[in-house]
Amino acid sequence: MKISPLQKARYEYTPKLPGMLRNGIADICVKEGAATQSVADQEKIAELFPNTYGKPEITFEKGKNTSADKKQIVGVILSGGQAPGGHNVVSGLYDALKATNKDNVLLGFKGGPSGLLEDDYIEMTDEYIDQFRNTGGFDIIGSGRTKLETPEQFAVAAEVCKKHGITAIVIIGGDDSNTNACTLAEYMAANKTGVQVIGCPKTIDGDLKNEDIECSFGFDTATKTYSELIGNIERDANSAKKYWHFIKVMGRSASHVALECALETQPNICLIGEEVADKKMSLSEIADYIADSVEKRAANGDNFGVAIIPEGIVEFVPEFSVLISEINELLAGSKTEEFNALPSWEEKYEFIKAGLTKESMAVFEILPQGIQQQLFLERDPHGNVQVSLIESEKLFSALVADKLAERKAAGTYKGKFGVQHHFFGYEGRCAFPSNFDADYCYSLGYNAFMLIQYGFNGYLSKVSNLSKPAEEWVAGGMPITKMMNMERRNGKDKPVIKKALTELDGAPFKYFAAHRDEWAVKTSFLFPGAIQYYGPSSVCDITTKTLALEKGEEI
Ligand code: FBP
Repeated sequence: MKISPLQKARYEYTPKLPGMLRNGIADICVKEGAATQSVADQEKIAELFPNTYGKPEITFEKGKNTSADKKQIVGVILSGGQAPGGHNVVSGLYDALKATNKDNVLLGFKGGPSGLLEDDYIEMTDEYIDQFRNTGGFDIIGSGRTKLETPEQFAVAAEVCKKHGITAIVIIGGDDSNTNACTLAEYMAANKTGVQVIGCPKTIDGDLKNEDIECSFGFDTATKTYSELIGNIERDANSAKKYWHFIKVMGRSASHVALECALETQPNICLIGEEVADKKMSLSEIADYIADSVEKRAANGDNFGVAIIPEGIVEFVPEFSVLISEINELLAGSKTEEFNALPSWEEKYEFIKAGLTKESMAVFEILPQGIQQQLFLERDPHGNVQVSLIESEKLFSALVADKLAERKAAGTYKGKFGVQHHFFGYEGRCAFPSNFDADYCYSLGYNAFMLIQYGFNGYLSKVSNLSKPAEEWVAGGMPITKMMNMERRNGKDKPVIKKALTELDGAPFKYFAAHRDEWAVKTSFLFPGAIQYYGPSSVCDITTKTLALEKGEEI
């Protein structure tokens, strides 16, 4: 098979492990920390997880390996959206497993959690793994979004484990997948199956983090990829001086990705969903905020600029989320068919008008027709509007154009407003992992095996002190129950991992807020360029500005 020169070079890259894991398997011992409790709802979580609650945090140290000498057959699953570095989690896991005992076996369940339920797997070998080291993607075994959450599914999973003699399952996933890993771990313990379950924190969205988990893997590479593209666009904008670029970036709900890209590229505008919700901003207020920047820049002769829009923004606009829930109600059950049967948009419009409240109809009316129609096109399996499919970059540029037309009529704005739209999402999810993600992921996988080897169940593989060189990283594990709280989901109270939204009193947002007024008017673009894999550590091994600021460092 023909491969690119970079792919060949990346096969040869040796990921860096935390110093404490570098002396070889025989010299890794465990230090137990204090018992833990969940972030909230302690009594309820303790009651729901009697076998896995309250366990201690652990750290690995240099010292004699005292783990039991037992053959391990481990199953691994990639769950949810792709994130750069997934292949390295699998290769780190494989290397630690084989270094411990060459008879140990790693089975990769194909296509996500459904692979475990359908007993669809491949056995990993050196030759197979070697084709995927340090590369992007999840194609080593594929991924999927099947949720592993019902007792019936757990029973099937336990059967499959029994059939193959599986001693542990590693689930590489985001907050939902690790919530499910936690419940599966409890099931395995309660039913005395002897199967351990270990999670690994994945998602480009960056919303699986807390005081223990400093970042999820993939965030570093994805944001660097988007920032490279945004920087290139900024250079283009600054060269041609004729367009405003509205750029939507992925990150389903939280605005971490948008914020990191803004810190990297210093655009004129970056919306932060959590702030919009906090200030209860309306669509019109947001459009005015952007139009102010366009107008001020135009007054300086700069009829160009860059605005970053987070993918999840519309859900944070209070009036828009009310509109969405009214539309969900309006089309519930058989009403979707009734609506779809109406032959023209005019008739559909009348149907909508008759079903929405006056307030929501007022919001609906200011949307461009293309966006109005998008709200009725794509439904998810539960019949809800798929908010992530809304082209919010087009929505906001259209609303800003309306505002500018009003200002032009009033004589306050005299500029030109030419617009280009972009959406950066899938471009970043399978990039070759940066050195940081290659090292971090390999360490997470290696560490996950050490947790298995030492008999832990219901733990998340944890590598911390990440803003420092890998030598100083700290490897260990954290009980997943520590991250759980009770939340209302589909009309029921459920134990789930608390999602980390952008904190408005956190250092990354504060830094952005302190600089954005200047960036809005003065061209302050930064051009981060492409991810560097080879060269000085000062350009190859730096992680995100978000992490640096969160760790109290200067950027
Ligand atoms: P995970 O939370 O599973 O990591 O996925 C994140 C994500 O990449 C979001 O940023 C995006 O909204 C979504 O997946 C897209 O999902 P899909 O791949 O199903 O189109």
